[in-house]
Amino acid sequence: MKKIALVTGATSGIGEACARKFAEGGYNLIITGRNSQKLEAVKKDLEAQGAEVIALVYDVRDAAACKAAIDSLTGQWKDIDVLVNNAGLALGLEKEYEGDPEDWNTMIDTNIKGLLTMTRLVVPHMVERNEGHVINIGSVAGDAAYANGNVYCATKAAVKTITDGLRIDVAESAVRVTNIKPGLVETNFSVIRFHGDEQRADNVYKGIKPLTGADIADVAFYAASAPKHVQIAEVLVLATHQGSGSVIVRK
Ligand code: NDP
Ligand code: 8X3
Repeated sequence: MKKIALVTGATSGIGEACARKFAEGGYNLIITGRNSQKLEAVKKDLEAQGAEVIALVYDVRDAAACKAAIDSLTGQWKDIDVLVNNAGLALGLEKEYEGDPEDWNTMIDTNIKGLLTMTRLVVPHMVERNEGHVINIGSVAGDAAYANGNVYCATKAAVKTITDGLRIDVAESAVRVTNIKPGLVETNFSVIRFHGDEQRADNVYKGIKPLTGADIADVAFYAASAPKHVQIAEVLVLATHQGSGSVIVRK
């Protein structure tokens, strides 16, 4: 029987690339996101790759909807082997004392609370089965704050701590826990961050070859494919001309 990976935020970018990579690697997929049309399109593509796919449309900020989605799984689909907690976003790039509290709430509710909700729903059955792998998509932004990144950086620092905490708490079991911390990845991320300003978003990737979602998916799949006694705890993945979250050499 094929293994099962659940990827949150599979309608775009890193999540979509992870879903494709795991399908290519022989997994069946549970994919989630809010954009039902895009999710359906990804589902069709994955099915064409030979995977069986369940698409669940919900917002990770809605704890009741998360629970209903997981409760809707039956039979073998309950036995999730890999949970990729990817759904997340940045909103705004402003000084902390000038930021929009609504943007802060959305980031905190999605990047921290949504990830925690999914973890709380999925991990107990992994521990019960003594098998499973949680892959959280953190960020280089969680290692150190950069100018105007304040709250987004804080959410990714929280992802690091929450991931470390989970790793400690499941250490008695064979469940593995990984934090992947990407640097600059060209996805829809910056368009969302700048509230739809595509030109400003394009400038983020000017003069440097950024990472792609597929680059990060390769790392996630590698971590999931390592021998059972090997736990890839944390991986920082930067673009080659990126020295840190705030040092980017553009040519
Ligand atoms: P995209 O904007 O391309 O994708 C974000 C995904 O998250 C979409 O599928 C979106 O789906 C989903 N999502 C956002 N909010 C919610 C929500 N409330 N409920 C459910 N799904 C949601 O960006 P990326 O692929 O770049 O981002 C993926 C993750 O990678 C994020 O956690 C981000 O912080 C992290 N990251 C990104 C980096 C980058 O440079 N791009 C670098 C480091 C980390 P939908 O809109 O359908 O709900
Ligand atoms: C997303 C990458 O560099 O904008 O986490 O923080 S960055």
